[in-house]
Amino acid sequence: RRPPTQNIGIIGAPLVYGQPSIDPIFPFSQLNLLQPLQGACAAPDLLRGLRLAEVLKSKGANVKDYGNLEFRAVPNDFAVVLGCNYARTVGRANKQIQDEVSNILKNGESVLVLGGDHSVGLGSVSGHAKIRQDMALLWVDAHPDINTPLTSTSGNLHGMPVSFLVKELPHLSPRVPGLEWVEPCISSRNIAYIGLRSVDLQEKMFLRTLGICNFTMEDIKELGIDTAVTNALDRIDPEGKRSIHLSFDVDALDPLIIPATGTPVPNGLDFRQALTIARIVYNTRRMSVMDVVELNPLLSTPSAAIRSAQVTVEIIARAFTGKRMRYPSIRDVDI
Ligand code: HAR
Ligand code: MN
Ligand code: MN
Ligand code: MN
Repeated sequence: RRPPTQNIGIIGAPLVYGQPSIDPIFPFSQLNLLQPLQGACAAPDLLRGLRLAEVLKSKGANVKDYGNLEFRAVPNDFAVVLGCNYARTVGRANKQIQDEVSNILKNGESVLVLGGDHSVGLGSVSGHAKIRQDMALLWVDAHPDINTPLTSTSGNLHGMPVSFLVKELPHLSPRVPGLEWVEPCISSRNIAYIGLRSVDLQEKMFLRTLGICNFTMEDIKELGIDTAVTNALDRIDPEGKRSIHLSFDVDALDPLIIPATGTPVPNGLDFRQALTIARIVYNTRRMSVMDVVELNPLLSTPSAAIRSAQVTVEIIARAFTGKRMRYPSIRDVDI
């Protein structure tokens, strides 16, 4: 049976304050030479330039592009407050993202959120949970992004969104000015990770004590990607009824494939494995929101950035339509 035509609403969320390039404590330090970290805000328009919407339409989807959300930096928000950098700016932007995501879902469309850094997960996941309380979260990433403001060593909010969203953790976090509105909206039982290979000590402890389902690169090497993703979905959505949120950090892929990202980690997913994740999620027919984050075109050569973005477009198309690009088939090579 053919699935109904997919209605997709695209929003650009070019937020970069979750991984700011200005070191808030030492504003004159070397870190500030890493200006290109800001480049993640260029990702949504690069993906559009590669005809993302047209590709989705050509595979049968109805697409509405809501454009980029406009974020304003909250004045004097540079200081580290309770272990968080730019919490008020990140908080305000994520409130906008939350509203937009829930409004588009209410329209009966599924949502594609183009980051920006992964702090956009705060607004995106909570906006999804507002409309569909029974949701499940598949977090594809090299990092679990579950630091609390107290355990984070960087203070960067892109490494913390999950800790604010998990119902079992908030008592360990201080109430951070600018983020008070974020309500924990998902149980640790309904979260799974795919692709982990850079996990901080405290994060490891959270994953263990909460029993959060995770398939590291090591696990994937052993089990194969199909089994890993299928088992993950079984765990977080045992009855196969939940609305699925795919939060896809492009640094899950190997840096040889996606070099254009802020915190690359070796030994990542290959392109086929990423497409397989997208295909299995598509096959549930229940993916309502996908985030695509941490693509930073300014952190590689222009041609590598375009290649990174092209790979990203193909993964998005696979996740929303189940279809993939047409390549010459290896079966056509008959020797
Ligand atoms: N764990 C580190 C931190 O908390 C690294 C943050 C992760 N970077 C990301 N998110 N790209 O997935 O700062
Ligand atoms: Mn991430
Ligand atoms: Mn990451
Ligand atoms: Mn494990």
